[in-house]
Amino acid sequence: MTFLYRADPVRGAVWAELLARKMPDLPFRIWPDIGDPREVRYLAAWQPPEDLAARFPNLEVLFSTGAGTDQFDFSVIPGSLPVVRMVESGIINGMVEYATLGVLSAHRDWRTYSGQQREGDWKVHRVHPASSRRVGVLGLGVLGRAVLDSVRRFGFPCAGWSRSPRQIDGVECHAGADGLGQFLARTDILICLLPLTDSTRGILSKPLFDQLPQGATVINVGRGGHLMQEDLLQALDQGQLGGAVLDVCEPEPLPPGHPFWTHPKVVLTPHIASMTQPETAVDAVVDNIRRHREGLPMTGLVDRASGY
Ligand code: NDP
Ligand code: OXD
Repeated sequence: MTFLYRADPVRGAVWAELLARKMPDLPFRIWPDIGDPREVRYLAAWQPPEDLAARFPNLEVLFSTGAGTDQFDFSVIPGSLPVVRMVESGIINGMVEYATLGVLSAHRDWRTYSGQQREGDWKVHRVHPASSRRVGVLGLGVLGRAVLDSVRRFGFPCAGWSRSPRQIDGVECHAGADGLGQFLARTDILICLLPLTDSTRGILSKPLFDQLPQGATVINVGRGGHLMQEDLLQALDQGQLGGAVLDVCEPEPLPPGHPFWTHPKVVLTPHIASMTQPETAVDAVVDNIRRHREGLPMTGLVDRASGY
């Protein structure tokens, strides 16, 4: 019985050490050193191999090394194989830091002041109280809820949007297509933390931007596929949007010469909002293996029907 790891080998070496300590009865291998493929029961991968089913006939669980699974080609993954995404405190804390930074930077005009410094321009803009800046999060899952919990503490009025109705203390919750308009109309800083599925692809588009208050900021930390890039550029250039913070793009890396690299209203980062932390990720995986062995539901089990 083997645990196989197929992602960044440097981080894999840390996984090996941690797993040897926490689950010494489970041999650990790093791709491409797969050993006897019939022995592989657990695979952790950012992207599994295309011949997964034929190559590992006794695989019991496929773990994503990330929180998302949109990078998986589900057509080559047997329907009976449980797929588990990463739910671990390291990813959550990283996302909370990044999203809070994005909200505070937009709220306190950080991009404007950085530009002014380069120009030698000592110019004061009005400081607005947090209570007058409304934050909204698309996606009320593990990450969306953690981000709201953080930004709420600064006094920003907070709202969120999900597929099914949710209730969160201190957060105005909206759901489904019917709830989207009302949610957008009250959102000055919008954070996208949706999974990328057939229903959410391209959601950050002109019709959505037009429903936000003029001058709103969009922070996309979901996936590049959520964003219609031309619509964003137009909304920024026409003043419907005041700024955008983009951690994810399509494609990644963004090609040289793309307008996002130099747009004065865009802050761009290379998909680093959050990263799986081996120490806490291995704890999450060990816990899920134990759950799987005891017939208990695993944390982060992906529902193939909804796509996340
Ligand atoms: P979860 O699965 O826990 O939450 C997803 C949320 O999105 C749920 O609230 C769900 O609604 C909602 N949702 C899904 N589809 C729709 C829809 N069609 N309409 C409305 N709401 C919808 O995911 P996480 O919070 O763990 O992660 C979210 C995403 O963040 C990941 O899929 C990944 O793409 C991205 N990510 C980005 C990182 C980065 O570094 N930039 C790092 C980690 C993750 P409901 O509650 O009703 O199910
Ligand atoms: C993830 C990511 O999904 O890093 O974990 O984007």
